[in-house]
Amino acid sequence: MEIETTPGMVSAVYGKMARNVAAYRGAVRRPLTLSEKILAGHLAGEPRRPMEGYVLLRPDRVALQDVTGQMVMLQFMTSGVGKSTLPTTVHCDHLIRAVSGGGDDTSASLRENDEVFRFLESAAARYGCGFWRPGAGIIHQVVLENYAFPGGLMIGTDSHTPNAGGLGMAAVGVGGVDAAEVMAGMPWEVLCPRRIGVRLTGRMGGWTSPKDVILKVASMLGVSGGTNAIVEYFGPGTASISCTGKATITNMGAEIGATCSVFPYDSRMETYLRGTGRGGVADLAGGRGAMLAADPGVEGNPELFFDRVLEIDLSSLEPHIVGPHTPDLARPVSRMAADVESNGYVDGISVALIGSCTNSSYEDMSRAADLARQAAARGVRARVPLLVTPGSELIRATIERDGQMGALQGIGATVLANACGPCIGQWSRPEIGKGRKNSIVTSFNRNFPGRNDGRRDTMNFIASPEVVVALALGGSLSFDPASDSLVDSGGEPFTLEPPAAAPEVPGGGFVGTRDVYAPPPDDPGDVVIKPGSSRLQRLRPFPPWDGRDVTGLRVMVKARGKCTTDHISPAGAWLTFRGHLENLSDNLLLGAVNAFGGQVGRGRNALTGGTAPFPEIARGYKGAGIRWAIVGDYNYGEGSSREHAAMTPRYLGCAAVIARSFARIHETNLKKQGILALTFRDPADYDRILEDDTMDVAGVEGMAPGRPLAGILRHSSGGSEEVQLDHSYSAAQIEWFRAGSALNTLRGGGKG
Ligand code: MIC
Ligand code: SF4
Repeated sequence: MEIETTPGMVSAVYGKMARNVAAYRGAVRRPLTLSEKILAGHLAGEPRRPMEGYVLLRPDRVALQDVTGQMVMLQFMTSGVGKSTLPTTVHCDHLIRAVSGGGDDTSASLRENDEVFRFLESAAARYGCGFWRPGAGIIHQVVLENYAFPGGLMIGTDSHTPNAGGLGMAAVGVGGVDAAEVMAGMPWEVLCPRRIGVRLTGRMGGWTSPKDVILKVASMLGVSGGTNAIVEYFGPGTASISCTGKATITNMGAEIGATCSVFPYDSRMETYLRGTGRGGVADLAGGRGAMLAADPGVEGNPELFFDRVLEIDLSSLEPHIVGPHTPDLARPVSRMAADVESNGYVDGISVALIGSCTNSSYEDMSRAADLARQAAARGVRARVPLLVTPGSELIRATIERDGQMGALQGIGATVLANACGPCIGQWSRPEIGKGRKNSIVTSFNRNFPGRNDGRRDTMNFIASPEVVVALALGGSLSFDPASDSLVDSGGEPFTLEPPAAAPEVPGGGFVGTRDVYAPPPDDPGDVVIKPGSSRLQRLRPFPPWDGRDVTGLRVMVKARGKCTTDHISPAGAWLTFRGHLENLSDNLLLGAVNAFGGQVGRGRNALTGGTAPFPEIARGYKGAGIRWAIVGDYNYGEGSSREHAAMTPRYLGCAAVIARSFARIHETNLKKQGILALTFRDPADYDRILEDDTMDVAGVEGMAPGRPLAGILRHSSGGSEEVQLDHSYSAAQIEWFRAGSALNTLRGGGKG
């Protein structure tokens, strides 16, 4: 099968899309938004009525990365299907550490992860997928540079898959089993998203950059404000943003929980497509301009077509900085000094980091380099370590040739591997003592506690690459580059000029890359799993439901406050075990704050009466045949797509997760792995759950879409009370629960 996004393939997609959109417009009789066109254009069935509830879609592509991709392949292996039925690529990026810098880190990681990369390469070959080697770059950059196309639909096992929305693609982060199912030929099911429209007017200037658009949106909507919604940008301001700038914005739609974000097709996308050697796709998209944007009637009356409309005037948008610990805690850079003072943040910056899948475009690096050159001309270097993560080898090689890298190195920057590294806890910083409070600034997308370096005492703030470089020059969070001055080597004060507008693609073209990609061979061998491996373990099916109501559950943890997938299944060193469920389960909930007693990662073991780490308690319960539950707060499971955060609790005997609300991908992952994902009808009932409670979930036998269940809490004092529990299961999803997991239904009824 053709892995590339060829003009022939795009033309076929557009043909179907045009027919479907016409039929759908006939069915709903009103103008359509772009996101509706893309979804209707990819419906598995006929577009005869308005899309609502769960819809079945046919994506055009699948993208997998190395740490979630292992489970995808392990699950796909059990499906019995010989080859992926649609273009699929695997990208090795997350497993590469940031210790000493670029090439050395990549070689070290090749040695350390040899068996995992061999497994992935052999599985990619065996199942007909393209394989991007370690060093090629981060999944989302490589996809944007090679595969994304306007109007397409893609799923990827990574929550920042929506990065491809910068090229007008609806690209959605999903759990691994969704990907395995779609690769096996099943349609992809998603809750038909709400529509949020963001109207952009004006044009950015000065220190403001695309990053500030999404930081602003995050501050307006909050970390769960985009849940089950597509964010669609429209209005005259959209064309003032480069394609890669748009990708920064859609990438971080993940931070507000959005299903994905899209921009209409425009000349900036055309420039990028042509600049990356895809003129044929640009020609096709250009011929379909009307289909690749909202209908004309939408822009004049957006309130009629979107559930919510936000307005942002780019001309008056200030540069922002968000954090610590959550991406929606925003303020303009000009107010940061006051915030540092009133919150007692550590003002001195310990390290500044730019790049990652979010912000390492040619434009980003050029603007960052502009500041570096200004500083160097005055004999000034960065006052704190500055680390640069290029998003791909294409970018790395090009900025090396064109001098941006040299300019950054000239003020002291270290260039890391083209990989996730410090963004996902693969960052070694022995110089920072354990427990030392410190502040870092990054141009990444996530800043959950413990995220970058595994330390909860690191406070991480996020801003655009240009602001991060300016802060590195100033050395402190309270430095405002627009008004504060630096001192040059002659002792003279000077202020930085805002970075000049930069080209979105290099005038001299991108530098070609070599040896980074392996297409699937004609005669693949077997999938290689090293015997006795501690990193890869074949999966055994989870047992089917026993047909009875779920009774006597122990409440193992009541998570308080933010409980992201990084809290449930931490990354960093644990990435080692992403292909080995048994070993990975030892990290279960280690980052969760227990509402009972406030400890992190620990709770009371009902069997012993003592406190212990959650994995130990869960293993004890499992051994004793006791099923247990997790109680969660708002937006439980925010963040990553990693289905491990659902598989490890399932493996250790968790029967239900009951939360005040869920993040979309995690809720689906729980359902898919056979755990009951339930929400309190009244969020205040969260407070009724006590530490020594046992709990029954009544109504499971007769579970049906839309019919609530009841939670019977039995308090150790003898009393009991009932709380109403809601769920969002469709009839088909209830079958996943009955079979023990979605994979069991794929295989046929839990027989493995
Ligand atoms: C992330 O940014 O959190 C990750 C690491 O890319 C994850 C994927 C994973 O946990 O493997 C994501 O965003 O889905
Ligand atoms: Fe990698 Fe970070 Fe991007 Fe996730 S957010 S894909 S860890 S660079």
